[in-house]
Amino acid sequence: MPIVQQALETVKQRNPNEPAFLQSVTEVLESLRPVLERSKKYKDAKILERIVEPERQLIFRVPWQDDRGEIQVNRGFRFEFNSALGPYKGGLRFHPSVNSDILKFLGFEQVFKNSLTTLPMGGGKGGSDFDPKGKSDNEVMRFCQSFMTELFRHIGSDTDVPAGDIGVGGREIGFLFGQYKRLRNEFTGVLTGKGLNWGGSLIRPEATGYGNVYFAQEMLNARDDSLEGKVCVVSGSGNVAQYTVEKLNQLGAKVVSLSDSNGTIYDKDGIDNEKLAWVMELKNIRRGRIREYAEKFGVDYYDGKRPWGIKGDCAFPSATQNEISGKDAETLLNNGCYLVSEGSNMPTVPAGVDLFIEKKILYAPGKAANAGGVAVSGLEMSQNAMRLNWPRDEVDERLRQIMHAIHKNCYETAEEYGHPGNLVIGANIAGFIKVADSMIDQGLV
Ligand code: NDP
Ligand code: 2IT
Repeated sequence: MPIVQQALETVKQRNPNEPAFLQSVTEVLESLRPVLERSKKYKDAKILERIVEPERQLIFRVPWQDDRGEIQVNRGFRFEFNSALGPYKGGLRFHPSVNSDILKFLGFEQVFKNSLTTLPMGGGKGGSDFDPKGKSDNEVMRFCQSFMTELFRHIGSDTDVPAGDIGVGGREIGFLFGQYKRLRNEFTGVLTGKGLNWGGSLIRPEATGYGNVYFAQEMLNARDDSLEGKVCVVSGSGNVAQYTVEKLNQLGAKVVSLSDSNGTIYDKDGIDNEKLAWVMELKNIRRGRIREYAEKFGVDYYDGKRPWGIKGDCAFPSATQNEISGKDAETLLNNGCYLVSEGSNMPTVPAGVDLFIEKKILYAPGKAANAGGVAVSGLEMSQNAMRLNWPRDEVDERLRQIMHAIHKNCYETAEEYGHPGNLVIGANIAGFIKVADSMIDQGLV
């Protein structure tokens, strides 16, 4: 049996009922065929078999007490996937849908994403099936303290450095950091996404959204095109979506949609900075639903719908995995969309990815396009190690350079391996080679 197929069979057997993990592994391994044909060393070192297996998997009980005094029990996870390039690095997701499958796929993607950033970071991911929605600040704090009371013994600034993801923002990172510090009696850069007063980096909150827009600019530049005047469809309304809108506005584009898990708003006049400030207050402080935007500004609301039926030139999925179905991909293309840049991780189902590639639109997979978030996390780690804070412009400029470098690397690698313009193959191969060569250098570990 060919090596890729054989490795995928083993993944299927070892991880039954884990469709998201299998989906992400299938995409990466299938991209690697041209590399495996060129060089035998990865086959001999059994790199495929090793790279799909997390180095360590932690699953733990998280008991906590709600405001009524009732005891609640959640499950906590950390997948320490690969440390060939540096300490494990990747976010924590708090969402009721979290399970081993979801976090394993995210951890696997993170390994290649972090490799692309040019910074020395391994890959990991963690989280819990805890649902922060509808919980008081005190409940979130008690949960975070209990979660860290187990996690602290497995992480450290040179070992494993978690950050935020869905359901984990500045508030949660604060509670987690406070508890870590108390347990270890150490003030170190063990988490990123920290507050600016206590070791955080300027631009980290903005980084994923800004980085995704910078990546889109790189793709357009390569075709002598720009974002000026483009109509953009954005999904989600959390951290990534908000700063995607902010940067698109700065560059003269017009964003016409936002969404959450309940529905989508369509604002044909564009979500300008004033409306965006209102959304930030709604989502980050009042923690309300995007439906309220439609009521406040008198625009359309599509209950239970995603935004992909809205006409636009560019799409920036920024909510969650598999949010663009094959049918949605078709609709986007039929409506004239010719750029899709993924802020969320694995938002497009495989049939949609195939369609984008077949139609040769500008399509950037999440592990390249959304790498700006973890890249600035890496810069936060550097600043913490030096006990210094860089100014806003310096971090933003480094972010721009990193997104430029990632685009160049993916673009040139795709060309080198005979698939010009295919950034999926470019990202997967470029991300893989650096990790695989480092694993070989470090012996059988
Ligand atoms: P947030 O929690 O800030 O926002 C998530 C947004 O997506 C919310 O609007 C949420 O709606 C919506 N959403 C979440 N789950 C679903 C679902 N199952 N169906 C429909 N909508 C959903 O998270 P982020 O903005 O940080 O993350 C968004 C995406 O970006 C994720 O895929 C994440 O992995 C990825 N990402 C994040 C990075 C970061 O630095 N934060 C870095 C790289 C990628 P609701 O409020 O209703 O749940
Ligand atoms: O998916 C991701 O890259 C993140 N959630 C950010 C991870 C990080 O360590 O900043």
